Amino acid sequence: KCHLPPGVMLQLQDHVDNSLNFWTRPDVETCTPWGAPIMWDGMFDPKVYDEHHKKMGTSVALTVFAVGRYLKTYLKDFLTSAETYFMVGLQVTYYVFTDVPGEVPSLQLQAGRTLEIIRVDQHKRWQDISMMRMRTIADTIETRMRHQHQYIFCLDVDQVFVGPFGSEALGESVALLHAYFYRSTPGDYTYDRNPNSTAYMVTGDFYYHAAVFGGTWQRVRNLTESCHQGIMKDKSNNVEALWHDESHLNKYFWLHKPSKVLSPEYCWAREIGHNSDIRIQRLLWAEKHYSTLRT
Ligand code: 2GW
Ligand code: MN
Repeated sequence: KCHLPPGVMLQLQDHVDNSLNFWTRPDVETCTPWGAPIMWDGMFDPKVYDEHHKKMGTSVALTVFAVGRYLKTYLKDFLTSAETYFMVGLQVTYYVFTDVPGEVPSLQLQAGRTLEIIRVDQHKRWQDISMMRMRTIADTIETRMRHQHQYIFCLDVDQVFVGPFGSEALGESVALLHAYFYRSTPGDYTYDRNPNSTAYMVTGDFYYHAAVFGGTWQRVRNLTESCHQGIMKDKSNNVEALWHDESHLNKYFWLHKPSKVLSPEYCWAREIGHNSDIRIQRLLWAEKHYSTLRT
């Protein structure tokens, strides 16, 4: 269902998005108020997207951080499942950022897919491990990724692919609806409400989940650089946004609207239970082991 305000047109950045059918899912919102598509199962034919991107020779970088105990706990299942479901048939390079390169599992990758390991420091505070990803991604786009890939996708490692996560997810600037909030209203969103933080916001469009974001390298570089600057400004003022990098990401997407939004089918949480509008699960939150991991 796509009800645009009068005068607003659909903003389809890529001609392949003209094949989207916004009316196959009357049960959910299929476009944003600024005309970006919200990708729900049934709206697209994955083959049309794959053909387009194969013809274009699209190459995708997938960044993932596995620092400290997260390496042994999550990385192998993340990568193995990505080989089965993430952009199958396209050129994909995994960029694994870790403090212990020697312990990255060796995997047999599909044709056209490669893996690069980049060493990073392990920060003492987990909040810093999470937030420093913004800076590291921005730097690596500048030094390496922009020469090889049109698109960059940045994912949390504590998740597992369980269904196709295909090239329909590619776009200029891509954000993901948080599974816990996609049916809520702005008053319930957990934005940063501290006026002293650069991530402060009163209202917004949606609550986006920082576990998945992406876009062209230009747009992702701009996003990660902006978020990093906000994080550093906050540090100099001795404040930290409520949900760390995720708060900054929400502020960024409020000021710079994404050109494509992914439904929570692209990152579902089993513990929410059955919601009839979730017709397919593509990526799932892995089980959390907070007591052992957040110490
Ligand atoms: C993070 C929290 C507590 C203890 C450890 C870590 C940790 C995170 C770590 O020891 N090693 C590590 O590599 N990380 C990376 O940071 C890893 O890629 C992980 O997926 C990511 C974010 O941490 P995570 O997944 O534990 O946080 P969530 O699932 O609660 O994530 C949301 O909120 C975060 C900010 O608090 C981020 O914005 C994240 O993108 C959101 O999904
Ligand atoms: Mn996570």
